[in-house]
Formats: sequence, structure tokens, C-alpha cells
Amino acid sequence: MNGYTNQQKEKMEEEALRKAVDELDRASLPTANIMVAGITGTGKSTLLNAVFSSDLAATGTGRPVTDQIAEYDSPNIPIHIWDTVGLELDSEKTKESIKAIRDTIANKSASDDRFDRIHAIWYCINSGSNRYQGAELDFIKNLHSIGVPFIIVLTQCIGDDDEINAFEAKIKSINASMGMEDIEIVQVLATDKKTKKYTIEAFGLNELVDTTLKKMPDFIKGGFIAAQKVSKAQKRVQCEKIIYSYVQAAKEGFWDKVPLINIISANKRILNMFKKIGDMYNAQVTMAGIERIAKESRIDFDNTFNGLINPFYKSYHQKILSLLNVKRDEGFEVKLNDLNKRDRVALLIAFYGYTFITAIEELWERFTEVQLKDMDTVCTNLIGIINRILKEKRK
Ligand SMILES: Nc1nc2c(ncn2[C@@H]2O[C@H](COP(=O)(O)OP(=O)(O)OP(=O)(O)O)[C@@H](O)[C@H]2O)c(=O)[nH]1
Ligand SMILES: [Mg+2]
Repeated sequence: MNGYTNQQKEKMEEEALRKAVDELDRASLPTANIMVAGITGTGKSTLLNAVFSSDLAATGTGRPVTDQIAEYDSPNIPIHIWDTVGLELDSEKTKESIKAIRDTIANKSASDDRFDRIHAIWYCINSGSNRYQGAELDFIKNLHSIGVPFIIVLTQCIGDDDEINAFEAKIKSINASMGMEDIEIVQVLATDKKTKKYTIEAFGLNELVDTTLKKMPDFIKGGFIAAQKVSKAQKRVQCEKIIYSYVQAAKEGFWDKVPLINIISANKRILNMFKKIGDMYNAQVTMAGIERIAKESRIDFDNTFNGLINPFYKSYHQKILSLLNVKRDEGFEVKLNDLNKRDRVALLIAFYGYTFITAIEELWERFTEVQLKDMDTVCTNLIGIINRILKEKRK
């Protein structure tokens, strides 16, 4: 930056930092595109209802692109589903269907806009079918060649373990012989299976979510994690990432460098961070709701901020540090003494970020999907939980 005065340089730096944090605030969740394919009755709809919000498949706006594909989405959930319709694989008609499906997905996946592509394919095969050949195998080969992350879901796993494992091994070896060793296979029972004598509990959904995330491109993961309702662990990991991006911005000195931007602006950023965390748990809470929570709860940014340097609050301080200690290995260093303004803002953000995650996790576990869609219920209960957590921390 030659030819600029120091003052100009500083101003430009400020501008760049301000942009970066604004970007952080604005970034909304990307919508993940998932294709679910497989022959009729394998359990695609059952699987979708178990992984995503239950109203998605039932009330989603199904806009068939072709007669062979149904689309589902929802205004509240950052996911878009492509589901094959009535695939039989034996008939002549199916050959045309397969071509149409393949072309649709391939066209999307050639899109310049990476957000518009299909980000993962779940191909469902009934675990009891013991069939991996002929037209279906051709179809899989065809879909796989598009180059989208591909997972075979062995559905309705209620049969003999050894038989299912043998079937999986057979699929693996056939895939390997055809250059498709990158295909992951996950065994799933999407909903409990009740028989007269006993119930087999659902399993495998967590593994399906984890495997999908392992293969899915990074830029889309946030949307998928928010949309799925299976893995709380993945939601927490994602929320910690959100907190650390705000903490990082604070540590880089955003609040130091921008004149007149003080603790009040930091507070607003923290509210934005809460909103992002809320979105990750699919709790319908607007910015107005977040503001209500901040106002009506014991959340007190200014006092906490001042408490971070006041020796009187040493024990409080200690609690915040122990909260953050877990993260020290990942490079988040906090010095007890000599806390400058940046570090204090960083601590403030982390402290309330963790408080909010803990509160919303509790809400998410206790409440039904329907309850989580009611903003008043969400806000009122979050206020209660946050107050309890803050009271416990202050003891
Ligand atoms: N208990 C239990 N039943 C399942 C599961 N998956 C599928 N089923 C049963 O299999 C039937 C068919 O499942 P669907 O989810 O409708 O299958 P689909 O692949 O969507 O079928 P099409 O829409 O016709 O292509 C359901 O009525 C369920 O009874 C499962 O994970 N657990
Ligand atoms: Mg279906």
C-alpha cells in the first residue's frame, strides 16, 4: 500500500475488517441439494422423514421436473430433495426414466453455480433384496459417473446381521471391480420396526449423516447440518465454528481498530451470532425474538464485559476461562492477566456463545419439532434456560 499515509492505511484496514465481520453476520445458510434414488418401496420416504423435518416430504412443494423425479423443499429448512418416482427397473419404460433422471442430475451438476449442483446422492437398496445386478447396477454406474458424492443406503436392516453384512461385502466387491470403490455403504433402519413380540430400534442415521458430511463439499455442510435432525453432535461442532469465527474477528482487533465501535456494536454482533446458532437447531426464532431474549433474560453484556477485568469478579473470570480451556489445544490462547480489549470481547463472545448453545441444545432435546416452530414458546423457554445457566455459573 505505497503512497498512502498511515492514517489512510489504517482507514483501509478498518474498512477491510468491517467488511469481513459484516460478511460473517450476513452469511446465510446454503441450501443442500440431496438426491434420493432407489426402486419403489425401498424406504426413501421413510428415510427422508426420519432425517429431515417431517413436514418436508408431506407438504413440500413437489414440482416434478420430469415424471421421474419429485422435488421437495421447505421455506424453513435449508434442504432441497430430489426423489425418484416409481422406479421399477424391469420395464422398458424404466430405461427411459433412468435416462431422464441421469440427464437431469448431470445437467444440474454441470452448473457453474456450485450451490445449484446436487451435493450428494443416497441410493437406497432394500437390505433384504440381496440383489445387486442388471438394470439397477447399470443405473448406479450411470449415476455414479456424474461424479457426485455417492452413498448406498442399505434400508430396512431388520434381518440376519450376517446376511446383511454378506450382502454389503458383495456390493463392495462388485463396486471395486467396476472402479466404484469410493462409494460408501451405510446400513440403516430409519424407524423402529415393531413385530408382535418385540421392537427393533432404529439405527444408522447418525452414521449416514456423518458419512454424508465426510463426502460433501465444505461450502454446503452448514445447510445440511442445520436441516438434519439426527445428529446433535454435528450441530454443536458447527455452532462452535460459528462462535470461533466471531471470536477470531474479535481477536484480530476489529473492535479495537474501528473508532466509535465499542461494546454496543459487539453486543449486536453477539445477537447475530445467537441467530446463527438458533438457525442451526431449526428453532424458528427471528432477530426480534433474539432481541427479546437478550432484553428479558439475565444476559448482561456490559456487566460481563466489565467483570472480565474487575479483580472483584476473579471467580467469574476463572469460570469463563475453564469454559474455554477445552479449546486451548486448538489455538485459542487466553492470558489471565493483562487482558486487553480484544481479548475481553473475544471472551465475552465465547462465554455467551457457549451459554446460548447449551440453552438451545436443551430446548431442542426437550421440545417437539412443532413446539420449536412456535417462536413465543422458543423465546420464553430459552429465557428460562439461559437464566438458569447464568445463575449456576455465577454461584
Ligand atoms: N419400520 C420400518 N419400516 C420401513 C422402513 N423403511 C421402509 N419401511 C416400510 O416400507 C414401506 C415403503 O417405504 P417408503 O418409504 O414408502 O418407500 P419409498 O422408497 O418411498 O417408495 P416409493 O415412494 O414408492 O418409491 C413403508 O410403508 C414402511 O412400512 C424403516 O426404516 N422402518
Ligand atoms: Mg416415497
